[in-house]
Amino acid sequence: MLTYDLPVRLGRRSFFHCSLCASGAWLLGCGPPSEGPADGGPCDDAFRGGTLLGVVPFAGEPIPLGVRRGEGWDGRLYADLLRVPEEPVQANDAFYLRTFEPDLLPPTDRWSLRVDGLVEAPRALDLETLRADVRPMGVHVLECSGNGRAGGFGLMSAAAWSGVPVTEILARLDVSPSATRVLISGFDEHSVPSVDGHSTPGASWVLSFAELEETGAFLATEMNGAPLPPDHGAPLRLYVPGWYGCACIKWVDALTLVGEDVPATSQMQEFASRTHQDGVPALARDYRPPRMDQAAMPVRIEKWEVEGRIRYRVLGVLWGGARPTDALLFFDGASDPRPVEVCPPPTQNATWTLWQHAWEPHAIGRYELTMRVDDRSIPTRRLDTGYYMRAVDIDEV
Ligand SMILES: Nc1nc2c(c(=O)[nH]1)N[C@H]1C(S)=C(S)[C@@H](COP(=O)(O)O)O[C@H]1N2
Ligand SMILES: [Mo]
Repeated sequence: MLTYDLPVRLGRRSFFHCSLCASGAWLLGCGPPSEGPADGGPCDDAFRGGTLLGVVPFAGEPIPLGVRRGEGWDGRLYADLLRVPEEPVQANDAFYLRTFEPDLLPPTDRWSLRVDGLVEAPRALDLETLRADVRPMGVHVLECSGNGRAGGFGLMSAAAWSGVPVTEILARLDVSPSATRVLISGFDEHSVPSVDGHSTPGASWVLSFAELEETGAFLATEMNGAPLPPDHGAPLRLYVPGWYGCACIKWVDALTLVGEDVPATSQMQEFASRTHQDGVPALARDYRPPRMDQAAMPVRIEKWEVEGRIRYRVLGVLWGGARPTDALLFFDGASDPRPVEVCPPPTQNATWTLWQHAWEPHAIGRYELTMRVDDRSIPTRRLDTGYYMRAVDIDEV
C-alpha cells in the first residue's frame, strides 16, 4: 500500500475543509503551508522538502459527494474518493449507496431465508443458524456498473465484509441433482416508484455453482465489523467479489435452486448493457459474469511547490481484473504516457491499490487524464473507452 500521508498539519479537519473547497475553484491556503513528507518511501521522493499548495478540483463533476440524495430506489450517496489515499476503506456511512432501504421492508428482527426450487424439501433458514458460521471475508472494492463522471465516480467504495459463503450454505441443503444454479432474490418494493425509470422492481441474480465457487460469493451480515446497515441490505446481502454492484443483491430473502433453462432475471436484463453483455440475454446461462475489468483513475491532484518549481502529484486507484498488476500508465493527452509509481506492487486485487505520479503538465490549460494498462493480456474494456477520464484545469506550471 502507498504509505504516503498528507502532511501532518493538513489534518482530518482541514482536509474536510479542502474537499469542500475542491468543488469550487482553486483551493489555496488550505490549512497552513506544510513541509513535504518527512519519512516517505520511494514514492515520495519527487515531493520531498516541498510545500503542498492545494488540491485541483476535477472539472465537469457536478454532483455533491458524501451526502444522501433522493429517496427509495433513486436514493444515492456518491462517495467522496478524494480521501481514499488516507482512508482506503470507507466507513459504513461514507460507503456509496445506490438505492436506500425500502420503506416497505418487513421487520428485519424476524427475517428468514426461504430455500426452494430444486431441493428435496423447501424450508426457511433462520438468521441465527447462519450467524454461527459468519466470519471475515476480507476487504473488497464494490463498484456500481452505472458509476460515472457526473457523480465524481462516487458509486464505488471499499469495505471489510463478514458473512457465509453461499457454497457452504448450499452444501448443507438437500439440493436435487438437476440443480446447477441458484437464483438469489432480495426484497425490492418501495412505495415511491423510481422517477425516471432508473430502477425497475425485482432484485435478483442467478449464479451458477461454478461462479459461486470461482468468486467466493457470500451472504454478508457485517460491514467493517458492525452489523450490516439497513441501507446496505440488512440483515443479509449477497456479495460477489470482483463483480459489479448490481449482482450484490441487498435484503436477500430467498435462495431458489434452478436448472440450466432458467431465464435471466429482470435485474440482470436491466443491467445487461452496463455489464457489457451482447444484447439482452434471455437465459441466465447466456449472461457473461458481470466482472469488473482492470481499471484505474486519479482520485486527487495536488499542487506542490518543490525547490521553487510547481509540480503536481496525482494520486489514484487501480482496481478490478483477474490478477494484480502494476503495469499502469498515466496519459495527460499531451505528453507520452508515463508509468506511475505503485509502491509496493499489489499482491491482491480484491480491493483497490493506490498509486501516484509526479506530473509535470507542459503548459497551462485543460487536461483530460486517462490511464492505460501496459499489458495486452489484461482485459480493460471500460478503461479503454475513456470511461474513467477525469479533466483538470491547470493554471500554473
Ligand atoms: N434489493 C436490491 N438490491 C440491490 C439493488 C437494489 O436496487 N435492490 N441495487 C444493486 C446495485 S445496482 C448496486 S450498485 C448495489 C449497491 O450497494 P450499496 O448501496 O450497498 O452500495 O446494490 C445492488 N443490490
Ligand atoms: Mo449498480
